[in-house]
Amino acid sequence: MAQAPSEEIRLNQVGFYPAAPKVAVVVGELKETVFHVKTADGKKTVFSGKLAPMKPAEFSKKPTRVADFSSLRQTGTFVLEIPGKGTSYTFEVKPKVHEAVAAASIKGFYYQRTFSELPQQYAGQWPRPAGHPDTQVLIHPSAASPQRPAGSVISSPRGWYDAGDYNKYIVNSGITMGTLLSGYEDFPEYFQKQSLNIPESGNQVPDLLDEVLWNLRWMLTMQDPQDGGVYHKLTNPAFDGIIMPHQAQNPRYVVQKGTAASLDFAAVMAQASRVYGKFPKAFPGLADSCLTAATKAFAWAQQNPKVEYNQEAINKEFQPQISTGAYGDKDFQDEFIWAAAELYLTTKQDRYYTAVNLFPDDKMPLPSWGQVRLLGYYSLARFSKELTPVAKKDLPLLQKRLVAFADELMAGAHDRAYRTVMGKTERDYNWGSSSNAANQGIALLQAFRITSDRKYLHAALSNLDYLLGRNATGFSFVTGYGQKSTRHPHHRPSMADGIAEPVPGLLAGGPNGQANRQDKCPTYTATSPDEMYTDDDCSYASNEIAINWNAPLVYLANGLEALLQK
Ligand code: 9MR
Repeated sequence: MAQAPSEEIRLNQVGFYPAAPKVAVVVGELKETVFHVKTADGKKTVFSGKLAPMKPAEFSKKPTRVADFSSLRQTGTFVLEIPGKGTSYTFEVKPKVHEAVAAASIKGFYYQRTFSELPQQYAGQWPRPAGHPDTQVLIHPSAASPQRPAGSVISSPRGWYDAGDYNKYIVNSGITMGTLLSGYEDFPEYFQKQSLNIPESGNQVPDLLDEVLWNLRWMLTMQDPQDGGVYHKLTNPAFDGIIMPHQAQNPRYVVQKGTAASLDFAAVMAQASRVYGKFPKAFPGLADSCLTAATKAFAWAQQNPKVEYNQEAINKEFQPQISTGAYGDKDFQDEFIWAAAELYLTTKQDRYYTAVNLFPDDKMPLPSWGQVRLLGYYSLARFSKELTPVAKKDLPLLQKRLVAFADELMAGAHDRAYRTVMGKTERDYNWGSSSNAANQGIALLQAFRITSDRKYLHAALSNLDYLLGRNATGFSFVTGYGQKSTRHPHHRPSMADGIAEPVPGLLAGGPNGQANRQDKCPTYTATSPDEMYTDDDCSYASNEIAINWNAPLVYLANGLEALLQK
């Protein structure tokens, strides 16, 4: 009988492009220094090489060695064999090797749809009845206005569930949508050809944009038509239990409007206006509606530049108390930058470019839900050829900073134990660390777009390898992809549906140095931040899924497919 694969051999369990780097890492003491790549049946050796000398992993200090088989060009299904350790999980070498996981990462959003039933025709093994129609949503007292007093009702249907919970948050939708729309703007021909088997497939519009529209239509309903401000979130007072969407019947509220929500909304609507404006027949009037919504939201934020969503303060004043995700940002400088950049690019009006200081300092902060400055920079760089003179003069500086940021991310990656860009410092391993790996990958692809230097492509690929298994946990963090992938995400439908396999295409949060203290799951065994992950559904701090983590995976996996293929 074949031996079980060795958990100590860590590699991208999906596979490798014939013409791109191929690396595996072996953890633990080892005398032997050779490795072999063999056909999956173990019968034929297609490549042999020497392991790099042993070195301690940065955080756990465990000994590691690297197997580099980049020069293997043969296609097929293989295992890596290391005498004294055993064999790895199987992987493929072939063109378009990430095509399926890339598509699945978008399909993951379909599974997050509120309002709609998911029939078996599209949902395969995971059909479910419609949940959370949100056609009768209450105005929370914190959101009351003369036209919409507390307790009055609005309709705010569609959208995606944020994560493992069933609420809908504008701030987190903001970065998610911006990332997905940017993926489309950067790789339009690639997405035009992709089919995801969703209800809208075949309507001449890329499936990615059909899926994104599901959430866009919800977002539009979150704007107060009276003044243009945007409600921070649509939520239950408290998280639902571990039940299926249709079983969750608690009342839902929209809460206080805020500056972050309004600016994120403005940025998304401005970008959406540009993108959907390319499909006027399919979506008549949509681009105009989005742009109007964007300008109104931006104007509201200019008049209300410091309205924080402070859940504690709100709970002191109003009932019912709200205890769901806060996404409480206090600093709006980056949201102003992002919104102004998108409005400028869509309208070509210099007044948006000059409305805020786009370069207040030389910082290049990695994107996350509370930090969206670079989304604006990426968009400005994307349209480098279409800038008006006022923006054109900043372009060299902007491009220089984007490339320098990528260089900084890459520095030392080749010498790290796992040879990934991810893991430079302990800070990479926070709540939702997988999104750091993916967002670093996006930053590297921006540098590739500017320089055409393939070293950035390969560096970005190292982080996709990280997400699919070449990491200190040995897990592929994408459900359904990889023999040892996340099986028990903190995701209500996956927990409550009675189906063994988790809903596929979802990215787990990943190792989080604080996770054991935050969710107090009993199953952690790790002692270092890069290993602080448990594939247990109690682990909302390391094993939840979230739309703002899946979105950069969509960009990275699909972008690499578009750019590398071979
Ligand atoms: O992604 C969020 C992370 O940065 C925060 O540290 C964490 C705790 O506040 O919340 C995360 O977001 C969660 C949100 O509040 C509610 N839905 C699930 C999100 C993912 O865990």
